[in-house]
Amino acid sequence: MIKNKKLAKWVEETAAMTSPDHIYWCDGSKEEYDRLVKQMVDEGLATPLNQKQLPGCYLFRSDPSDVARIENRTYIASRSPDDAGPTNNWIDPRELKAVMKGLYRGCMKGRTLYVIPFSMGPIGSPISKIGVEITDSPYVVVNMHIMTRVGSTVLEALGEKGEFVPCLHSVGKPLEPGQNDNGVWPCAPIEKKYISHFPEERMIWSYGSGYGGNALLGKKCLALRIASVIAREEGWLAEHMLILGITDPEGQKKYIAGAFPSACGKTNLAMLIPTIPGWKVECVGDDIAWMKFRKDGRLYAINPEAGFFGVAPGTSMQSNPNAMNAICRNTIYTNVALTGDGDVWWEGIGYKAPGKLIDWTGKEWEDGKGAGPAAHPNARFTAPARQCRGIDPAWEDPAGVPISAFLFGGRRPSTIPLVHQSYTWNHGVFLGSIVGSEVTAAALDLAAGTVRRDPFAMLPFCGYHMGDYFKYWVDIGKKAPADKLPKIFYVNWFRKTADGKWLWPGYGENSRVLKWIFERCDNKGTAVETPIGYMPSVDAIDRTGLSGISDADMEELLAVDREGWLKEIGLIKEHYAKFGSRLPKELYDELAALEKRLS
Ligand code: TSX
Ligand code: MN
Repeated sequence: MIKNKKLAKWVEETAAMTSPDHIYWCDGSKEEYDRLVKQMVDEGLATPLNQKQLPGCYLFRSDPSDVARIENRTYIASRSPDDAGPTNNWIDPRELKAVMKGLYRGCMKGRTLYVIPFSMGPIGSPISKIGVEITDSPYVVVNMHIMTRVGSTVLEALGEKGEFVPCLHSVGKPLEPGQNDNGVWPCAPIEKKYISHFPEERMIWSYGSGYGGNALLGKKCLALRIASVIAREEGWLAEHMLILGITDPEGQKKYIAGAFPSACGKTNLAMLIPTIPGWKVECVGDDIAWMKFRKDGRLYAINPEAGFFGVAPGTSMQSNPNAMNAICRNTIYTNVALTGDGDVWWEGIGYKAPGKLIDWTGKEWEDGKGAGPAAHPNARFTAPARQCRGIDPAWEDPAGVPISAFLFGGRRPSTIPLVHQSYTWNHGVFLGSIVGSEVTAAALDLAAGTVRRDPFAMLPFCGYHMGDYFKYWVDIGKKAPADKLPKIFYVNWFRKTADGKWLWPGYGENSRVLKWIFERCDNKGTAVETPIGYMPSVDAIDRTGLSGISDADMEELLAVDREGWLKEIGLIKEHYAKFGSRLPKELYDELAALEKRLS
């Protein structure tokens, strides 16, 4: 019997609305996982991969209309539109509920309603939160098994009166009696897809998509959009950040958290293998950080997730050997290509396609002959974090790890130097607020060469007004003495020469930049005061053993491009104007101070 009355009632009411054939409470066991995978294999929804090379690995192919998060179908349904702000899709909660209840009515006919009690963060940690996802997708259940802590122990932790975030999900494809999915990924057409957040009720309703962040509701929906709202109310931080531990040759260790927009290699950085001898980097998390102040005045972070839901294309032994190792067992692959011998392949895996493949749409594919890529560009792996060789020993510590530095970064071929450090907390908040990446030709909505701003890499993930979010970051700086707060840095691995060549080797060589950051956290490491912040002198970045980077290259990487920055200031003003009167005065002050230092 279920002890939590609120949960029992919600499941009962949801079942009455959605009319499933069965109700099943997930226990989180391996037996349950294996049984659901087998069921999906039998139904033709999953393909077992070569169990000799890839034990416990399975391939799923989604519907071509259901391959990524869909921001234009993602809603923040707060009472007032001003609480969602100009960068979220606002919708009236009553109107939205009426529409979605219409969609949910009978939507689980012919299916099983799965109840997934899950914990974001180690069960029992004072920073963790409990959610319960109701879904009609066994694919969601097995992914949640990997990405969160699922099952009976969560129900025990919840107890009779415990709080949880209700997360309702349906693929939106009821079955007729006797009908089954017939091997076709179930979902609803795009105009019926909704990813809805009710921040005031702390509730999530998702309909019509079975993919990623639209369906695994613990991740972007709970751990970022809803948690960002809760965090502001409760005085902590829910951020779109990786967490890594870095140890120097003397054995001193620090933890760093970093926010980067998509396609900047956040997972690669989280799992980085340093090239400088004696240094070690370990991974706590690659996507989300929940952080709370402790009595010592420092911020402690946990990774609320238990797995990696990573983009496969581009992942290789060169870009991320730790990930490549972690994903060769007990891994769910979605929308990658299949080789003749039951192996996986994707663009950027580091070697040529071994003969004919089956592409992500299920069709035969041959290098040079296919119209499109073999793997979908947003193809994913879902892998348990504990399988990562470089996982940090403290990654599940319920107390969290103390954060010494925040990194912000983006893809900026010009203007932004390899690394600079903020003068103050508010100057660092300013740096977070101007995060952005240059748009490549692939994105059709903006001209190539323009910067797409993604402040704190939170634009699609903040559950409230982004101007208020900036203000909250300013306020966080008043909660502890400056010497206890993390120091704030802006990094840019993506500088190019005038003729379009990469200036910085990136990847493991980024450890040279992390070393300077590490030293700065101890107020060591030479730093020059420049108009944009503290910067390393050319020889303050350790280049021993690094060939091919000349003094002139370093000068270029570490120059203050006054002209470029003056242009940047114009762009920042345009960016800030979007937030109107809710943009905190402190950030306008930082902008004015920067402008003054540059002139
Ligand atoms: O992840 C990346 N990082 C961070 C690694 C810890 N990428 C890949 C981005 C797409 C996800 C990078 N790409 C990085 C980087 O630091 N730097 C670059 C750009 C670059 C690409 C190739 C080379 C050098 C720089 N060199 C050669 O290909 C030989
Ligand atoms: Mn992310």
